[in-house]
Amino acid sequence: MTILDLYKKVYLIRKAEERICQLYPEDKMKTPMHMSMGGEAISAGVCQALNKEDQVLGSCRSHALYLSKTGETDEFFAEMFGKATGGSKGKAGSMHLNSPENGLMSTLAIVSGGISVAVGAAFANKRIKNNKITAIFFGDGAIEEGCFWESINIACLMELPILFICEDNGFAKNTPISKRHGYESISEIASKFRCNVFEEEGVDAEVVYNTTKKALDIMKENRMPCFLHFNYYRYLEHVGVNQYFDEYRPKEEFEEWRKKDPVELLRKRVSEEDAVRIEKEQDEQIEKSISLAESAPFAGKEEAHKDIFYEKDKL
Ligand SMILES: Cc1ncc(C[n+]2csc(CCOP(=O)(O)OP(=O)(O)O)c2C)c(N)n1
Repeated sequence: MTILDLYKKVYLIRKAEERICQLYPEDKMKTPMHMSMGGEAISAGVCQALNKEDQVLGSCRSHALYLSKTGETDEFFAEMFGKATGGSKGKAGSMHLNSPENGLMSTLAIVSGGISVAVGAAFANKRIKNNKITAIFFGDGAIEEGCFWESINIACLMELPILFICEDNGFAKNTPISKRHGYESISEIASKFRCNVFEEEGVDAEVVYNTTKKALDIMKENRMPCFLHFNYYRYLEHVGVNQYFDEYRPKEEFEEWRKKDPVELLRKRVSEEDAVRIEKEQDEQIEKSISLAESAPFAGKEEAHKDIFYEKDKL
């Protein structure tokens, strides 16, 4: 049932991140943390609408995407703790997550870096006619990169099966959008391309799910890419596990958004019995994964030069 699946996803993400916030000060997780908190509904809703074999790629802020697409936490926490059992054997950390068996191709720390890769994947899918959709998630800051414009242009020109998902929290680090964009509306600009454009608030996972389903239906008919623009509020600082307020991010603004918290919104729509059962299952899964990760070994030195591209002779 979709609402239960959605609640399970948003709860898992929130709880996993709350545990990261508690554990991070112990300094055992040696990776920068770009927290998804506040934006859970976007990944949860989009991934619920996709098939398992559809592909997703994301930005440095992709805990929510990973957990939504995979539902697994063993490799996730192992990667946070830098352990050999992590998805990248502990060598990549929080910003570079992957789980190809679940369709998560990669998350990338370079702002907009995944967008052209996703277009390449969509091109391949179209050529081999496998009906897979590729969804690329990026922040509003990625739209300032040339890579975004080149990518959306070629995707529209070639009519590729791709969803561009803009997770717009109004900030790139601490700079607000009004100090960065020489135009008023991201969706309006995107609508000048030959693609299907949707804009919604990204706090209600059911709304995000329904919007994505609609986008996929239209895409099936007209075979054009989709651009989905979702607004949300980042609860924590740009990088790190603490809250951050300043003149551009006043606490009152956070408190307004907090009234439509993605987890609380959905909890009101499921029965108490279902909510308690889901929360217990997810809590147990998370605690098991954390203890497995803490007791797992680090990768040996022989792993240092594996899984990377390099010119052997130059080392
Ligand atoms: C090409 C590039 N330039 C600068 C950075 C440094 N940087 C990391 S995150 C970030 C802001 C990204 O903002 P946005 O795309 O809106 O995503 P958000 O962090 O808000 O999720 C910047 C400038 C980078 N990683 N890559």
